[in-house]
Amino acid sequence: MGVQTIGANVKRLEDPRLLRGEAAYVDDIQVPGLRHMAVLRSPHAHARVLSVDVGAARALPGVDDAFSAADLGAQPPAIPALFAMDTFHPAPQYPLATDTVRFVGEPVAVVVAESRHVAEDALELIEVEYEPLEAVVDAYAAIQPGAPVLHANAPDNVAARQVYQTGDVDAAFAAADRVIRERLDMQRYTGIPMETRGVVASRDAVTGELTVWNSTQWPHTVRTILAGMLAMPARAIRVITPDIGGGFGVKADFNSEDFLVPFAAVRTGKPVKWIEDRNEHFLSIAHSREQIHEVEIALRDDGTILGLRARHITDCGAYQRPLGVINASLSATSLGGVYRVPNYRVEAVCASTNKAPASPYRGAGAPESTFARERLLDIVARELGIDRAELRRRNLLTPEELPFDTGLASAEAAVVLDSGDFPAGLDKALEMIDYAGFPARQRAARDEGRLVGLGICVYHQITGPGPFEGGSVRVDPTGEVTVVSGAAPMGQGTATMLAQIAADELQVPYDSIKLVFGDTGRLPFGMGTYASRNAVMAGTALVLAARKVRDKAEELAAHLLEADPADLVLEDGAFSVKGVPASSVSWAQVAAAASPGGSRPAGMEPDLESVQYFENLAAPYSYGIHIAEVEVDPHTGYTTVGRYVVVNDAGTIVNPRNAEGQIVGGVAQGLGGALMEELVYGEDGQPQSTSFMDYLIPGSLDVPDVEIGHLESKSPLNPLGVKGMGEGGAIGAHSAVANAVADAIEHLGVTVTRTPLKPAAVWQLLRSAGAS
Ligand code: SMO
Repeated sequence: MGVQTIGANVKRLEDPRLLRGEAAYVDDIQVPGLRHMAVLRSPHAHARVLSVDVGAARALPGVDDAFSAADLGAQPPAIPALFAMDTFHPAPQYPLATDTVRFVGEPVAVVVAESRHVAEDALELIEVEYEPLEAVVDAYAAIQPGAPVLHANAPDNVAARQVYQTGDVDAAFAAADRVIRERLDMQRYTGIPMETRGVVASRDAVTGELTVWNSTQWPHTVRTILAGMLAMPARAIRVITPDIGGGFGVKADFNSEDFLVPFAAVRTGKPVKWIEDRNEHFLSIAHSREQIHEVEIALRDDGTILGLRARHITDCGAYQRPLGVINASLSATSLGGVYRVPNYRVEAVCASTNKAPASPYRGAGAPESTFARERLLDIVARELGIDRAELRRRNLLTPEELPFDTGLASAEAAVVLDSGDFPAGLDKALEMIDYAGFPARQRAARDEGRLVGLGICVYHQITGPGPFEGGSVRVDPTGEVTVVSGAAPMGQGTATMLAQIAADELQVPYDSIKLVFGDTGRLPFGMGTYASRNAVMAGTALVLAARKVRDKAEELAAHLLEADPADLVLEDGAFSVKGVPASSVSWAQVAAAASPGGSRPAGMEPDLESVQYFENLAAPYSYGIHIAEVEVDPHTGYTTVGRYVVVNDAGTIVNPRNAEGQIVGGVAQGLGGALMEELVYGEDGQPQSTSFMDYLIPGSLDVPDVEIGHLESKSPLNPLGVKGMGEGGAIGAHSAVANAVADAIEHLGVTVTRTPLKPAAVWQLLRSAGAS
């Protein structure tokens, strides 16, 4: 093969448009006669809805329509759940509350008007009679007897439950030298994309086709759900994702507005737009991460892990939307990490509370279980008097043990660790941070009254799950290559990455390829962008399609050159006879011959395009080692992150610059989770983090330079050898930073068992130890 761009640091194709302000986000979509929607939301965490009167709102000049659940039909359509558990009591959200509201921010009614201002004014004219009910806000409290009940079908507020197990965990605990237990809590936080959610919908009066522009990570799934809820055939709905300004998983959901805007467009016969404001974002975007882990570990005295036994209580909020149980399932099946854990039982409990519904955010369950395990391992190391790196090394699976079937299966896939060298990754990271020299650094700092700590985290994650992704490759008679992918990228450089993959297969310049994403009108089936799947799934679909096109082109070229296909080489965008470079045909010439009416071998069908679907249920596992060094101010509890090292293994790296950008961005979000970000609710269920005044995210000054090393253990599960890498940074960083803070202060006699480690929380710990 000639030129290879996979692995090269080529420039991002996306950037010129983005940097020049030429991107088109959903708010940039212009449709003549556009109307604007505003949403009336519940001010109560839990209340009966006795009546909703939209009459006065409808009468306001400039208002086209106002409606509530009563207008959605006798049997309003519910937002469907796509995954379940062994025990599952559906708690579906209706696009507008019917007889009860269960979280502050739940949509109750909408207005469609000539402008957003008029629509918002009209909201104030809607009269709703509520009868407040007692709210339950804490997941642990929610599942105790006597707690207020959210849904009649689950009087214990357990919406879903499943036990994931392998081996004989009780026997392992009975035989253990040591058993260590801890309760470890992760807070509610979420992805904060720069671009909030937004939807525009327009129905063509002539054809009846409904076009929906949605800032979503999975346009095909939005189409499928909409078709069901609107009772329209899927072929009559076209969902398009324009440029997306960040998604992070929170745009792989289906919220009320995803239905309400298209519904309003159909109902009014006018195009309708709704753009989420930041306050709405904090109230009702998919919240995530909030889990209580009651974990127990059985060990030999030498630190060998014999078993893990745990209960993970996931705070799922008030309803189960499409991915409501995924975080719980993924966390319950990933607590063991890439360690040898022969006996395992984790009970996943999905608790309903009067808070916004939960759904995945970057890492989807893995940050949670990683925190529970990696924090616990540090606590174990301290109690057993074993160095924490050595404890990990003793229990990490070795390359000889791979592929390793854990015997577990999440709602997404069987948990089989396909490839890697975990001990080598750990050693490389330890070397990069100079772990051997750290005790001296820490001693020297303590001698000066400074609190410094180092934290290690070994994370792993399912990436690129199936069942499939689609892609097409076509070559036009002009020679231009167009790629259509089922991916719906949101700023991570996917166009560049996929162009590199197609360029290598077709031997054309990567920047000559035209890419089309996120349009159900251009590709009949697709899954979208989430779960670090673009390279694995969309990339492989393109490899399959490009190879089909290349094979056909080669046959055609042989026909045109009157040569044997076996004697042809493809180089510099042209097929030529080996050793006779003058005898060649370009992609354009081949594509022209492929066109209807062109010169083709007898029986060959016209056109040069292939649509392929990569179907695969076996998902590769990425992993990495994060090590942070921090300093905690003993007077304020404020943490500064100093050095930060990541060794990551995502198999083949397609574009190193993109890969590093993904890691650094993820580290920023994980650091935010460890130290700052929290969606706080009062005991009455009132959200207290509803603007950037109350929800702190890291700025550039908070994020250290990230020193990155790669391992490239190729995955055997796809032809590129790739594993996903979009989420790993966020998974590893939360725990590495939390462990580093713990290391800085635990010698004082405290134990870190929860995040975020905001200054006030750390200061309380220091104070409880008499150190501040
Ligand atoms: S949390 Mo993600 O977009 O699977």
